[in-house]
Amino acid sequence: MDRRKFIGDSVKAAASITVINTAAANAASLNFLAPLRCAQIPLPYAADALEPHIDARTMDIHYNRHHAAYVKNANEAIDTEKIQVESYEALFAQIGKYSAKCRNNAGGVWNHNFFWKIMKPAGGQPSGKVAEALTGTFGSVDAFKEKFSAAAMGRFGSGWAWLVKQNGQLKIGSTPNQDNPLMSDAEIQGTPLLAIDVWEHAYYLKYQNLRKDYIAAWWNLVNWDEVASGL
Ligand code: MN3
Repeated sequence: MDRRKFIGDSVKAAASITVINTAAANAASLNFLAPLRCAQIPLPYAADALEPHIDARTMDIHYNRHHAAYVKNANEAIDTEKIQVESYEALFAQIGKYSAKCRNNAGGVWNHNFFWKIMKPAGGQPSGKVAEALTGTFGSVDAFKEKFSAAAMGRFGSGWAWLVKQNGQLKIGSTPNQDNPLMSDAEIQGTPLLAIDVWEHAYYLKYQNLRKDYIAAWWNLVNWDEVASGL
């Protein structure tokens, strides 16, 4: 390459980098395509509002220590790895590109934000379109609960059970650790509609090793209106 062409190309390259950087700065200042910053949603109810099914001390430690730590560590990973994605969905869609620290903690942030929303005091029974959808797919609401509970019981060690919508179909499955169905390589794929956290930290203070009792009590807390909003 002759010297004049090289200098010309270098100047053009530098100019285009300047344009890109200016565009990125403008986008960031408009909060448009700004890199993902993980955060906890505010707890939608008081820490003792899910008593007696989930006790206040468990909620306090779960939200203020476990969930808060996922946020801190996820943001650290995003900074260290210079990850430039604008949403959790974009991050999870290519999760295999990132570190275990990023995967586990960003998953932990998203999963818990979802979990707090999917519960409420005195959840009651599903009705309307949720009841119809569950009955249509699983035979009855009780049959759905049985299958979902079995997925939650069957997850060995720490993880989650999920109800998802996958290509218009309802499916039940589970994931290890803080994986979720939005992750490109998860064991179950789809849009999450309902989830239960079966890590011991979610129930051990009150239920000790009795995961089955925790799951049975948890059904009293499902926010079915929130489930319906995802259908
Ligand atoms: Mn948890």
